Amino acid sequence: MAMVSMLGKAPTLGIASTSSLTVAKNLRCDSLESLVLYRRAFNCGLLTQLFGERGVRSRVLLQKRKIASTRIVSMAEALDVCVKAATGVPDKLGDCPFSQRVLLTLEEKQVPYNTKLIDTSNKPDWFLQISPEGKVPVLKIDDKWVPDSDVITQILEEKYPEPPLATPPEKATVGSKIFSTFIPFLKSKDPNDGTEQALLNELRALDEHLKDNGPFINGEKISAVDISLAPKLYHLKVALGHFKKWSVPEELTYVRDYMETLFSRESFLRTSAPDEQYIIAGWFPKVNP
Ligand SMILES: N[C@@H](CCC(=O)N[C@@H](CS)C(=O)NCC(=O)O)C(=O)O
Repeated sequence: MAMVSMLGKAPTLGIASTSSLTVAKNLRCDSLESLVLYRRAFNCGLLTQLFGERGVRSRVLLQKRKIASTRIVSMAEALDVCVKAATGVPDKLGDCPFSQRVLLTLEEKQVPYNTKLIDTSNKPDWFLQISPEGKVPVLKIDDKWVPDSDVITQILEEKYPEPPLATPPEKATVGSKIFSTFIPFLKSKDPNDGTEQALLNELRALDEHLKDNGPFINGEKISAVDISLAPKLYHLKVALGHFKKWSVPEELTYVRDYMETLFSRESFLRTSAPDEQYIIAGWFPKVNP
């Protein structure tokens, strides 16, 4: 643990000094705190310098196992979070992008949590008591149930400031119209009603932004705006691919790379619906009313 504390205090992790290299080499992933520090060293490229790509891969595998065991150990302090269950499959994680946004935030901040899957077509009474509007996600924090992903992620940022995920205000609305333009296009039966064009305009604007600022919306590190957008872009990819055989145009290379980066991130894989069919099933009644 002494090594871990030293790494935490190293002022210039991005520029690997001899002492910080020694510290990272000896770093053990044996507590939630050390995992956060390990992740920080990983993110700034220090571990790749030390161990090479293959070495890092095996260390990340080790890290995942440690995270899993840490979760079991710290179950008592885990936060309860209600999220949507899959349509027709109440014991599987479902397709709610707002629920995934909260889970992604918890994952990125490495806050332990227990998910409670809610069948939104058959809401239990206890759930309606804690969420009078009947919506997920709802997170229990300081003995109070808090609804709405905007409010929840804000509280998580304040309570768990590491790693910081806040997006600067001037970038916080990038991509914010993608979901609201995707839905009319998905539902549209008229190829000339302008809904595809409206979505393309938003995707092009995102592509331009990523070209100048990427790989994430705020640069090198993932932030709240990416975490909010990632599940929505996943819905876009899966639902438009299925119902319209449509995909993001190849010339929007920055958006396509961005989506791949987000969807292959460990936190995303842990928190997305385990089967694309659950996302398709969620959209089916809206596409075929
Ligand atoms: N603004 C809310 C939206 C939450 C929301 O719309 N959740 C949907 C699932 S994706 C829901 O709970 N629907 C159930 C219902 O309305 O009965 C947030 O950001 O958390």
